[in-house]
Amino acid sequence: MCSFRRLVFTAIFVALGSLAAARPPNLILIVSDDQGFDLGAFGSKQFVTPHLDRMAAEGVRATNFYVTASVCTPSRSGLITGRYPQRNGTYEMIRNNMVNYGHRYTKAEYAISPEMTLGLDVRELTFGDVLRPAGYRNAVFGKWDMGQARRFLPLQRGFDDFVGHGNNGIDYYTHERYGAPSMFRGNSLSIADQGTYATDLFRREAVGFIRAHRARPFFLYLPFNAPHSASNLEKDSNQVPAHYLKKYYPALDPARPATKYAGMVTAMDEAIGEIFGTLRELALERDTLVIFISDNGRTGARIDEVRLRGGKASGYEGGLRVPLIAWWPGSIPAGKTTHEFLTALEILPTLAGAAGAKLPAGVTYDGFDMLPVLKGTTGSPRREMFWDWPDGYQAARVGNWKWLASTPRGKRGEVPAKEEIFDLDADPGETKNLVASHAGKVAELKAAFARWQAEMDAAEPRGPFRDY
Ligand SMILES: [Ca+2]
Repeated sequence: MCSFRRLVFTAIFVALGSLAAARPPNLILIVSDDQGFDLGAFGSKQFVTPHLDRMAAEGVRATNFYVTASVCTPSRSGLITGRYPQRNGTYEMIRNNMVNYGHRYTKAEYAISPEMTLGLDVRELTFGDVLRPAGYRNAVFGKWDMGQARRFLPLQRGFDDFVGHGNNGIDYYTHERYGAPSMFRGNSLSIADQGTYATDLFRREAVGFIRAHRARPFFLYLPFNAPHSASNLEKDSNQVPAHYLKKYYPALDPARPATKYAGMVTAMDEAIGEIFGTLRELALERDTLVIFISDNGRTGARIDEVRLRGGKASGYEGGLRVPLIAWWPGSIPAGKTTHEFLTALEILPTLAGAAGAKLPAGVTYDGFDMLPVLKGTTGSPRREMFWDWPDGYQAARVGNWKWLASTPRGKRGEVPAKEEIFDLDADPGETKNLVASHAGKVAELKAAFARWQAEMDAAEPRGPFRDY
């Protein structure tokens, strides 16, 4: 080959190489519902989760990762906006609570009920809004949970495609919530997929989306409603196709609700496996960052060793601390574990950082790009984190210390809070309350909480609950 042609070929290869390097990655954020640490990759012996386990073996696990609340809606509002729920104003559940007392809403009542009229403040920007200007095609398949009036639905909140429910939970087969049709396709309720198990529906939509948009950067937000129990009027509302129960037989009685719960975890894991299979088939592995978290701690099912105290809805570590797995072959190391202090507030800046998207000016974000931490090149700059769930607890973590003031549900202001402080380094299971011997530490963390609370109170009133 003459030197001129060699030069041209070299130039072309260099150009192609820099094009490949310049391509922003696809982003996939998978969220499970109420799973906590119920997966093999974080030490469970009984849950069958081979695909999440493989994801961890090929990526990084984070063991000190926290969500912004131990219940669904405020945990997700923090995730989606990158801002404390107390700053974005969605810091409580959006629920029609009368179902708890056996009330069945009529169609007319339901239309003007909280679940139909409340949602994430429309002035808030979602991670879809942030990524779109960087050229991303954005989709949500699953549990949006940020309201179901049209103005709150994903297509008005930075997303191009949506199949899922805007409320907190549904029946896995009828897709109804306590009898009210709840599955949207785009902006419209749809019964076209009624009868399809919800996990299978979201799996089908996610795989179709990846195939359709393989040639461009995309953001797939995949918040499964699994393994959250179904929101119907049956007493045992864990729903799963029977063949998933066989994976647990004969070790577990298939009639037990806990076994069905485990089957729901495995059904979701299989769906996640198909996502990874599709990425491999399309040779997108090195161009795709996948992050997996649970939205809050585990629910009541108990088939395995409990390693952390408390679960969903509690202020203990078992409610607030959840698994994170990050996977991006060639960019994130394989088979590593980080014990750095990280939270869901980091997710939006991390997605934006990977995409090369600018964070909007004039918006206060509460987290940072954690990709260097996941890569192992730096430590986490996070020193503190705060939680305030009106129905249960106030809490602060500063360094390795955690302060917690809990009240029985619905009793804040009526009964004194139970005050505790723990040294999480020495006592991750929160078994030794050190309030009596560490008065100075208690005062220090309460002062930090008060400073944070004052900052939240001074923020612009937003959301369905702030006093605007
Ligand atoms: Ca949840």
